[in-house]
Amino acid sequence: MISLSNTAILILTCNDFEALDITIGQVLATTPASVPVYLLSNCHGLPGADICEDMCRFTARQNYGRVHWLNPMKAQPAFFGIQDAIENHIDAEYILKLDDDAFPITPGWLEGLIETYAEQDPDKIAYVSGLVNNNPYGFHRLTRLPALREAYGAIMAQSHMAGEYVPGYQEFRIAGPGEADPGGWGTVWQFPHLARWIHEETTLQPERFRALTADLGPVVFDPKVRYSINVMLFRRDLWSKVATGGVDDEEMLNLYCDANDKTIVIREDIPFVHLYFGPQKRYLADLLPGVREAYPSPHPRLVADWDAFKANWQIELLKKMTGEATIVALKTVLRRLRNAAGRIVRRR
Ligand SMILES: [Mn+2]
Repeated sequence: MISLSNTAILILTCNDFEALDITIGQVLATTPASVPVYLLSNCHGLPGADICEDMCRFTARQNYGRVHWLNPMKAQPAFFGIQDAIENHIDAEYILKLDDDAFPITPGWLEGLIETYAEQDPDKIAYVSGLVNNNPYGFHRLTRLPALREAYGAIMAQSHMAGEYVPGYQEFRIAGPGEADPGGWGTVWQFPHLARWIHEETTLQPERFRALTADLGPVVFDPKVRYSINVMLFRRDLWSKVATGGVDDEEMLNLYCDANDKTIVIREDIPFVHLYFGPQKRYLADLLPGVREAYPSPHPRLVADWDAFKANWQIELLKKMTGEATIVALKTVLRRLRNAAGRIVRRR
């Protein structure tokens, strides 16, 4: 039987250090210290991944026994990093997987997801999730609420394209005026300005987000529809079951749940923030100071001035790139000199 004592939290980290800083703070502040937290570094070598690795190391050392850092020194698709973590490092029978830019806002969220998982038929349930604001389903659900419906209708007053054409898997879809497509590459995924709007309405007002969702409850999600897996609670053997040789964990989960008629349950009264999908990020960077203010850390912040930090980081990156470019240029010159010398020797 699932409980707090056989569940672990796994945070998938990449190179988004500003998001990770907030997520780690929120997770540690809202979960019992007895629940192990695994930080998986999964993007070694990408710009910024070293800063995330620093954060993971600091957090694991400051919270030894509770926080564990998994550092395979690889950049790999999430599916494989998680697979390795489950097979070789995590003992717990149940795993709560969280993306580095997705975080809970209410204490008791983990207990709530566990409670709902426990109520499901163990042979049918695939995973339990919460209401994630910037996620096609969560966004769709929030825009159906009386408090937001009208405002959304005013900013999305026309029909629009959502979905993606992936032969044999996904199609483009049209959503009507005032509607929000809840599936893969759904409405909010498509439009960063809508993500900004929902962040202003929920993320930046945690009390309001709580109040908006407080009266909702668990709902069953259609397994035919692709669900954005920013937050998911599952039994460890699910991961090996969905492996079909692909690399996209979300697609494989979707296909597995659909083909095997597995149940996905969303606790709509347990709110989560998802900061951004990849294509949204550049348009939403300005939101971060407000997000940090809305979710203050009980501990001294690792970085006091993010603008200064990032300005210095850009200089470090530039030096590294210039250094690498100089080495490549020198190697080219040397090779040409060697070839030229070879031609002179042969001519003699
Ligand atoms: Mn994201």
